[in-house]
Amino acid sequence: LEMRTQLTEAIEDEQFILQFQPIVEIAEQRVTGVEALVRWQHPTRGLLGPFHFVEAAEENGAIVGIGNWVMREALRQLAEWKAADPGTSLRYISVNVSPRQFRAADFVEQVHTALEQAGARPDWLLLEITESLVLKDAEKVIQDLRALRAMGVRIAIDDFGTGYSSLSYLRQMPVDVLKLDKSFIDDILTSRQQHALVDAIVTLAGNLDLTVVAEGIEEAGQRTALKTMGCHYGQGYHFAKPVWPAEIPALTGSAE
Ligand code: G
Ligand code: G
Ligand code: MN
Ligand code: NA
Repeated sequence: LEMRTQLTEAIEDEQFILQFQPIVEIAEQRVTGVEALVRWQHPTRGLLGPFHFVEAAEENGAIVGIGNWVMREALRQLAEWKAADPGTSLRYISVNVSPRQFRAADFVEQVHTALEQAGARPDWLLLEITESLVLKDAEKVIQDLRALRAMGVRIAIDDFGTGYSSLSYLRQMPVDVLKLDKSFIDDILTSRQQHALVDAIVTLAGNLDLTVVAEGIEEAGQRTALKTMGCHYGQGYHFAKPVWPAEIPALTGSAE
């Protein structure tokens, strides 16, 4: 079968599943959000990570249906966790949105419908977009980002620093969160230059009222260094790997 057909059938057959990786408030080590990460339970090839199908799905368009399913399922799951534990520290889910999915004419409507179906508040949802999305058709994209933020949905730039956007450019962008790419975090303990760069980004982001999430934290020392810089949120194997939904309640504490 053609890949596009396989992926479309996989949506219908409910072969996609989600893992979730905690996003942690660094000072308190409290889980305040989780990022949804899609996997494909392939009928013959077993469990496949995004590496095996997301790029193809982006090219053939199947990513639109997959991504909208991810958003609906992630919101449904968050609603379930919140209902089971009204005092949970979990405030939001973070969902990756591919450029093609974002550019679909009805994307803002899809978000609206997903929130409504799940009975979710707009601030339960953080949408992760890429720097490249914003650089093409900037006007249309910015208009839609404004519409989403007017609804109360928050926007993050994923893998920040790997693309071409500068901090001065970001000042004009309707976004709330920078997810600072792992490649910036990797060397903060070993390279004074890299440490200085991340320190400067965190300070500038703070002055622009942007929240920083440091990605790919693998060591306690990195966590401590980021905390000292004033970076409030982190994600990475040091805190938790992506896990199945049933494992999340044990990782999230109460809100107080
Ligand atoms: O944990 P991990 O191997 O899941 O993720 C690999 C890559 O796949 C990451 O870059 C991540 O952003 C991407 N990814 C994971 N889930 C989704 C999704 O639902 N939609 C899109 N577009 N990308 C995803
Ligand atoms: O591109 P995006 O940031 O959405 O990708 C998330 C990816 O990063 C997932 O594949 C996830 O499994 C991976 N990841 C998360 N934390 C760590 C980490 O601490 N180390 C490494 N190597 N990968 C991580
Ligand atoms: Mn991401
Ligand atoms: Na990232």
